[in-house]
Amino acid sequence: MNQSPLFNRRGFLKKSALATMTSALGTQIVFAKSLPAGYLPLAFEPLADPNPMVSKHKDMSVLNDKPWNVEAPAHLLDDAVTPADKMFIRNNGLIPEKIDVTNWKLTINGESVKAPKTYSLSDLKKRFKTYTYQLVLECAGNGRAGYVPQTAGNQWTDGAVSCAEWTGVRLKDILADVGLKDDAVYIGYYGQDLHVSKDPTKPVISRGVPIKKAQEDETLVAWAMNGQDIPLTHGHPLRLVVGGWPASTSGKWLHTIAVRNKVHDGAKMTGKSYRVPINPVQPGVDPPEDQFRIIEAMPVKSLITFPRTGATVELGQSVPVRGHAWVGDRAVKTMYVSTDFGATWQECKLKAPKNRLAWQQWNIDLKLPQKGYYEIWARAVDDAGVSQPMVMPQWNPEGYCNNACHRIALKVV
Ligand SMILES: Nc1nc2c(c(=O)[nH]1)N[C@H]1C(S)=C(S)[C@@H](COP(=O)(O)O)O[C@H]1N2
Ligand SMILES: [Mo]
Repeated sequence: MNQSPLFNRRGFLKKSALATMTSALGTQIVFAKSLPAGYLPLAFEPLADPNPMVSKHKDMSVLNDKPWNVEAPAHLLDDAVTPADKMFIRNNGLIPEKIDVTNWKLTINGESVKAPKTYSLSDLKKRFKTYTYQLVLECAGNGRAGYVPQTAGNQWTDGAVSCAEWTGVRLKDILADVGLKDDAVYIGYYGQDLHVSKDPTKPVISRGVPIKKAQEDETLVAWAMNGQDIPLTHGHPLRLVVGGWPASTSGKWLHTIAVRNKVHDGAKMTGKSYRVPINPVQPGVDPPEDQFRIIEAMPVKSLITFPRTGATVELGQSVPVRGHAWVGDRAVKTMYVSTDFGATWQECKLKAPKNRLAWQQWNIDLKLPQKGYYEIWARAVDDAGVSQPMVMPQWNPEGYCNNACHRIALKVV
């Protein structure tokens, strides 16, 4: 006969199970006697995959838990280098439960390699030079919640962006070691995560970048983040990291990279995924698939990380305001803020990036003339002269690349 460790023969929680749960919760389950037969307290429901929230800051906001999609409110992103507990999570499938680090392999294959080659983690660490870069990873859907009419997908506000410090080897060094054919045009990654249905035949996500971007100095195959092993949620033990492009190109739980002789056609590379209309469309209009193009470098953008929206300041005090600015493959040249809804702009101090493709810190001390409600709007301009728009940029059916100015509200009392 099957003996449940949790339920007695009538299906009610055993006293021993209840005692364990009480100590795990650190408080008693007040109406435990009234829990119907066969019911577990929600806090102990088995989750679909490892719960990543145990290692996240308590103010992170969960948009979805199957799969996990979690973003940071803007004020949590105040650090120059994003700590793991404040880093957004964007999963398309389930976090792998078993990672065999000792036997983990990276295989490079595809039509355009001379011959496939496989490396262990220690091969990678021993055979190639190690580099560390701070790299911006922004989900292409960051800001989607700002589009009108609303588009399908996770309603990210501003916090699906991070800039951590990644350590690994250059993908271009690995590719040179493998040997490529002349017809190589694209790479595509494969990771170990499972589809939410747990059906291993269903692909989750397999995206990539043109060979030129893959061979940039900053494109890494990384095993460390912020000086430690990459956290499980963010791709342990190996991850492709492609700064400045949709973060969907930075494959987590990486085990294979295919070098392709055509545009990679893995899951979420085709159809309308991570694509925008070639020609501007009227909001709400969804053109046919052949009129879309793949998103490459992300547009210029900035965040106000201090003060947090809703802050109150006293009349006469100067208000220190700061944040970050970044742009796909380029650098931010000038940073402005406005306190009068964009009528006039003041130039901020702006730091150079730590390295190419890192975000840049900006700050300014503001004086606000009288008591009342204000908004601070932040606007970055890149080194090609391209500015963030003050209002909603070109609407698109999948809701990508919203780089409208970030706004916060302040009260002077
Ligand atoms: N294997 C795998 N890699 C992945 C994903 C995924 O679901 N599976 N999501 C991608 C997307 S859409 C984004 S935005 C980033 C999110 O990275 P993060 O969760 O480490 O912040 O990972 C990318 N890499
Ligand atoms: Mo994403």
